[in-house]
Amino acid sequence: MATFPEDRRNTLNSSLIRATLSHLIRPIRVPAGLILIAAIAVMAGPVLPPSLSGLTVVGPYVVLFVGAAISIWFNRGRAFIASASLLLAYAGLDYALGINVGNFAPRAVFSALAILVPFNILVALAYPEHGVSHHRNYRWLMLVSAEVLCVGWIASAGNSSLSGTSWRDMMEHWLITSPPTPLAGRVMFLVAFIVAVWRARPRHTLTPPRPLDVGIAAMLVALFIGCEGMSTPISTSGPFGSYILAAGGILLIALLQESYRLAYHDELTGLPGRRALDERLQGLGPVCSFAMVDVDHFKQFNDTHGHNTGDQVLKLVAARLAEISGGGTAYRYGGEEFAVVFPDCRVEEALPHLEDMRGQIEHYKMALRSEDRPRDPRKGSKLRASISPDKTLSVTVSIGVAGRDDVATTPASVLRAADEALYRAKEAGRNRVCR
Ligand code: GH3
Ligand code: MG
Ligand code: MG
Repeated sequence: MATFPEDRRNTLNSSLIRATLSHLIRPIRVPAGLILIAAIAVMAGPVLPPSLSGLTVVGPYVVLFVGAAISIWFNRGRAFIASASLLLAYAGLDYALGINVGNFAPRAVFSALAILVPFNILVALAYPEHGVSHHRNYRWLMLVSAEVLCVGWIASAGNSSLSGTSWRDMMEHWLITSPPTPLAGRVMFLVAFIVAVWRARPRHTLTPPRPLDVGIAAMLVALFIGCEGMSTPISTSGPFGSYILAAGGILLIALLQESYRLAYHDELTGLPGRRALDERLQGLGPVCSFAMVDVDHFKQFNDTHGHNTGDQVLKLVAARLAEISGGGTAYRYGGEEFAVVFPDCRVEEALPHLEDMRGQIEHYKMALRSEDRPRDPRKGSKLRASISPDKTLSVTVSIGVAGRDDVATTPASVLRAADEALYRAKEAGRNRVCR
């Protein structure tokens, strides 16, 4: 393992802390902003023009319907269950308010909403993401049909020959009575939120959490605040409607961010992909450097250790590249090739950082997950320090670098020049940096 002087290690640590903090704060900015807007709208409610107050009644239908439709289009199962459950529950509450005989039916539907919507989200989070069109989804249809029938039966207590009046007393039970959120609902929200945050946790300090995972956790928060703010008697306008609108908006924006991520990020390594690189190259100034990084003899590595091990090695190499110093940004160019862009940096300035990176990859002993690699990265570094080299694998990379100033002006020609330099590095025996 390469050794660093103390001040260099401190710089690396502080940049890692900054990157981790930014990855934690960045994804929650939009949801937090929407919840804040909802809170301001609630406070400003009495002074808002009457035409705008209708927005909190119709708005949730629009955002939740669009959210459910986009979830189907993008085949996102969890987002569909979250938006469709809330849409159904909101429509049910609106219906109960329309046929209101006393306040019982709306209260019963509201209690059901506050318990069953987080419950459905919890069930969706418990299973891996299967997409919307999955052959086992008839189970969801059965579950939701059972929920609708059950709530309809309870809510019509005393008004239909099918349901007796006993539910009227049962609804006063401390576990399910509302408003605000019934105790069973609070517990359900808490458990669903914990699981959602767990699902949204970053897999690597340098890979930000997925926007849709964060969106589902944030949507639960908005919905919970809305349920806690439910008025007596029950009403969908006012605070509840505003926060439902925020919850739907959070989910909708998360879906759009997720589609952006899928288009611009490479799924295997978590690095930005080729499309992101192409756009970055168009926006670079006259002074910049560009490096092509290629794993040496990777075909042979795959043939010896298998494709899955090859994939893990690509992830580990990508994680090292993502940490490159000198202001460089790493991209997955395709296959076992990566690109590093140094904006405002001449080749002479970029070279030491690339050389440093090459050395780090060469000396990085990879203990792989299928064998003895622990999931905790801290244990991982301890283990790497203690295991003997014959239990681990390592690879080398060849790097070709070119500067915009000393070769040509167009991004395509810098790319070609870096590729030619990479070819020279391979020809000269690999595991080196050439310009
Ligand atoms: P060189 O040192 O000349 O670069 O040799 P090489 O074997 O790395 O070169 P070559 O381009 O012939 O082989 C690249 C190999 O990378 C071929 C393919 O099996 C492997 N590869 C490309 N993409 C992936 C991937 O996503 N996962 C895995 N496991 N292997 C990949
Ligand atoms: Mg190659
Ligand atoms: Mg290669």
